[in-house]
Amino acid sequence: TASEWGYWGKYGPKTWSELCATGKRQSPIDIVTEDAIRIDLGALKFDRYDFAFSGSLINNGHTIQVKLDGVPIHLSGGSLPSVYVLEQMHFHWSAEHTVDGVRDPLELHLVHYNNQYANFSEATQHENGIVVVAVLFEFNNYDNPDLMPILETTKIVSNWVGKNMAQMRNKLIPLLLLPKDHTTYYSYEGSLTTPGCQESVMWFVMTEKLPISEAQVNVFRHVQNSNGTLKYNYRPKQELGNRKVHHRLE
Ligand code: B30
Ligand code: ZN
Repeated sequence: TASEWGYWGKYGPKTWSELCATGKRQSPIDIVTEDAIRIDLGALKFDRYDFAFSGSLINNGHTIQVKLDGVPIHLSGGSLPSVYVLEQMHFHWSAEHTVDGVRDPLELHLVHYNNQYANFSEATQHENGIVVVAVLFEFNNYDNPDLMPILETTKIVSNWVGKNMAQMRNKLIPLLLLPKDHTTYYSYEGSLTTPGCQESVMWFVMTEKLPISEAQVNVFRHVQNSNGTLKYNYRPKQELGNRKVHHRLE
């Protein structure tokens, strides 16, 4: 977890080249909506996302990450080759994916691995091993009530000295962190956005955005790590190259 990389200065993304895969499918990217190929890839099926889970929330020094306890949650459909198991969710402030050049204040990543593989780590070694569902949050004048349990718990683990993990009891309903229209998305083949940047990820960026207030984003912006305040934690955009972005329409 504690490693020699960060988001600015002498450990910033420009210095990740020795830590990262360097192929032709790196993430994140700017999604150019006009260039997206509109096809029906099928709806994503979110199984058990509506249950209320317990779990643990961790400040690992580069993000706020949530791991759920109990029964596995499954993602399938959307022309996925197999069933994917939810491993963890975490946040980037500001967003990593931009849409037509616009960078939103927050992006949630729901990280899943292909259940053909033994675990997350093994799945990152395979090109269809990982699926990340990304949800963009845009500024609104009102607090988003669905983020409150996570934000209140984030405050408990914000200081690097002291607790870096806290339990959440029956408060985590993943479906509430997805837009109402959870079947319309942009999809492309990419990578993990942190070192080693393995090129194993099918990305699904939800088209509909969720609201967040400035005060709520500020809770994330006050998270600390061993170097001080983690003001932001997004990787800059990577080259699209030959890749195509698909846009799922019903
Ligand atoms: S992302 O969704 O592309 N941003 C990992 C998972 C999802 C993404 C990026 C990375 C991941 O699990 N990486 C390997 C493990 N990490 C773990 C961690 O939990 O905290 C390793 C690491 O440092 O290098 Cu710290
Ligand atoms: Zn992420």
